[in-house]
Amino acid sequence: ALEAWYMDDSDADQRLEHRLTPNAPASLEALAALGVLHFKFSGDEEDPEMLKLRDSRGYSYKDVVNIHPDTLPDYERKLKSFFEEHIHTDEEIRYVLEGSGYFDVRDKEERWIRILMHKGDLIILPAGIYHRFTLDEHNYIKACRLFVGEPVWTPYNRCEATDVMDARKGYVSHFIAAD
Ligand code: KMT
Ligand code: NI
Repeated sequence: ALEAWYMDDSDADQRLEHRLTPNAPASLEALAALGVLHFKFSGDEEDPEMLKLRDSRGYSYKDVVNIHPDTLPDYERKLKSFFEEHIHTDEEIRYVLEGSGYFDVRDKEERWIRILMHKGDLIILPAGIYHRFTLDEHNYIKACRLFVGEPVWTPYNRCEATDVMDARKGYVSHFIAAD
């Protein structure tokens, strides 16, 4: 089952769970209402069910990232940048092969929802959603990055200018303003 929860606002280590007390789970439905889609596969790179999803959504590009202090050049700086709240102009799709980590997404009330990702979890974040990523205390994740066509990974860190980007306005009109 999906493990996601609303976060506390303590500024302790980003790698900790940051659950509220008592824990406040976020459901798959709550995430879907924000445009965040979660799927569970085997964690095999060639899992036939995952390949079906890939093909049905037109994900023609794939690479593998390995995030660990010993394997990722410029590890500390990159981890910091993953954890800066940002948006992209396209979907962010990640499929976990090994290890674990957290994707945090903003809900409609600007609360953070933390999504625990393990082997086999695939997440699709829509273009324009404010989000961030961190490793957990195990300090290791290996994941596929998927994309439609030539990949664009540029993060736009949150500021007044990102609120008026087309990708953000499109996201808001679709998932925030609609209800
Ligand atoms: C990103 O764009 O935030 C990343 O690639 C983070 C690691 S993928 C699990
Ligand atoms: Ni991102």
